[in-house]
Amino acid sequence: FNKSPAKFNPPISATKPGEDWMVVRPLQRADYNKGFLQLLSQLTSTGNISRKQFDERFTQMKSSGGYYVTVIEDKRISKIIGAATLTIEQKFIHNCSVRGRLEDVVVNDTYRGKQLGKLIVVTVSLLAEELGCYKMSLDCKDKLIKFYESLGYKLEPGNSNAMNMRF
Ligand code: 16G
Repeated sequence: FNKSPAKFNPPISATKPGEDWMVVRPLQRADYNKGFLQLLSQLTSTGNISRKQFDERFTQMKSSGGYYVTVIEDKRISKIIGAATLTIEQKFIHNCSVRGRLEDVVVNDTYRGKQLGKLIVVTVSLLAEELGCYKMSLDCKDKLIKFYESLGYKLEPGNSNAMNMRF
């Protein structure tokens, strides 16, 4: 993850996130009690997830592979303050390549100005590259287009309109 620290000013990376009270790491089971789901609820509806449901989903994600749920913890208060997920899709195209998807990016809004969004997105994007993804994709709200563009994501007009069918 030290590949492009120059993108940050001052330079920060997953191993040196800029503050010694902060750590960037994979999601752990104990994060259920560190506010992980409360953080996700700043992004969208999470419902009321029990410890058992959380554990089962965690186990499923680990055993199926291809889920890299990444978090930032404030170690001073044992709270999860940022999260982003990389999911990997197996493909036949591009010589049996894999595609990455950036999902569920959220940063606690009381930690503004610390470049945490940038830190977690760059970390997960580098992970996608390291894992051999031929591309990394995301859906976002209009107001976040500029943010993702600043980190190297591009709109591909005519080629990648996001469409949904809600159930
Ligand atoms: C955003 C998220 C997506 C998340 C969705 C939830 C990023 C880059 N995009 O599109 O990952 O799943 O919001 O919204 O974080 P929904 O509840 O309307 O599906």
